[in-house]
Amino acid sequence: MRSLRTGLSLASLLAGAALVCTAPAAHAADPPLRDLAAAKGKVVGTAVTGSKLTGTYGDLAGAQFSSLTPGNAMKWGSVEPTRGGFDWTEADKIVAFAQAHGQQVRGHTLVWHSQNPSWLTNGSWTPAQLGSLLQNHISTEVGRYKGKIAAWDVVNEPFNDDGTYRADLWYDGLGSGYIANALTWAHAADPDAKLYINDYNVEGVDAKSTALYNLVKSLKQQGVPIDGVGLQAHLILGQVPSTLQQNIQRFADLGVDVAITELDVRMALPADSGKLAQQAADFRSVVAACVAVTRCVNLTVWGFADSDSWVPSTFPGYGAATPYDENYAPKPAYRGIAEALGGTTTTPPPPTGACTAAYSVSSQWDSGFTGQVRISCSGASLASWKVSWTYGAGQRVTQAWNATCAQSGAAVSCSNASYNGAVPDGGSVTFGFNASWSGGNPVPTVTLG
Ligand code: 9MR
Repeated sequence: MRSLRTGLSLASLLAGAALVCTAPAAHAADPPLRDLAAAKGKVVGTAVTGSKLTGTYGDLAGAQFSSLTPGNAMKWGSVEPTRGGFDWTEADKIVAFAQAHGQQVRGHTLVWHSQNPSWLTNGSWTPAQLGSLLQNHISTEVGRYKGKIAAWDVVNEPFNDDGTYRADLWYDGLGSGYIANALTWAHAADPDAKLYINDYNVEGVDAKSTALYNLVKSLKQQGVPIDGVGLQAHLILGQVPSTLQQNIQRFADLGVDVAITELDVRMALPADSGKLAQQAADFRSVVAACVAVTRCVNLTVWGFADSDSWVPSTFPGYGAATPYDENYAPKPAYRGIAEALGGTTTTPPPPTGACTAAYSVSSQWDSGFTGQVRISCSGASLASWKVSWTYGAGQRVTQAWNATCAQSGAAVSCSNASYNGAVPDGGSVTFGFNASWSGGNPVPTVTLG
């Protein structure tokens, strides 16, 4: 470990800092995806992790997308981990970020078989108790964000692949009527939010999507408030269903909106140029199918960068499923989306590359925390580096390792140690620090260079 050196002047930090990195430039000349989508009457979104909404991740999430979906932050297990013990921190953060960036929020999700708190799943409930727990949950969460959520994935993944109802906590305890009740309770809590049923493997016309179709039709006939269906679209390279547009259209013809809610296209690793070109074609055809149907209103990717994707941990050997690589450089898939939204089809000049710095808190206790900053390069390299940030809530760095850090007032500067200044193209360097905090510990924006 290296100790914090205080009183180090900025000049001495700057001396010897030979930065050769440049800002991401691959799409600089093109309008961002959100502008292209708006010109087509569409909203384009991404799932996000609240704690990452800073630095390059935050810049891209804010600039490129007009809708955010909390990837995990609004799930029951996240917001009420103990009975009556609520934690809205990450969800609030995402909603505030979206409001600050003029973005919609898709609330995800109120009723699901997964990621429920253990007090709920381990409990033993009568149907009346279970129904009342669900009603309270929906009223509380939807009520909290009333007026701030464009659409809720009210019910998530209610079907098996053969079109029968999934036997889960809700179906087993309450029968299929839980779906109509959940929609009705959500509508009561926020009459302006669009209410969706969301599922996977319902992108093409098949038994599962037909079960969803029949359910939506019957709910509409009964006057249950249902506004849309979400087609998750967790796809495999080269396997976009040929009936995707036809399927979107048949839901639209029922009088509901359609959203592509969780688009990603996974491939066997390692990626190569042929696979990335196929992936671009896959993204292009999904987006084109949505563009072709007026009622397909929102197209959301499930994480915009490969470093923020659920795929590698769930499907070992698979990954590279999103439009940006692990260093936030746009992939051919990004162009596939842009082109289907009417962006230029000419190949842009090759990226000049970028180095970026990402700040994260790895653990936090009463009065202190441990943080780290990762400096990564793609298409560029560094001979030495310096990162700086400004603390917004009085945090103080007390100790650093693998870097030399100095803090003056709220301003922190850290430069490389003698042995880790070089960051090669495709590589990264991480340094860590301890710091004190009280009152709050907001994540600062980190500047490299
Ligand atoms: O992206 C989510 C991941 O971080 C979680 O570990 C995972 C747990 O099941 O849930 C992921 O999101 C899921 C979404 O909520 C519903 N559709 C499938 C998504 C991928 O698993």
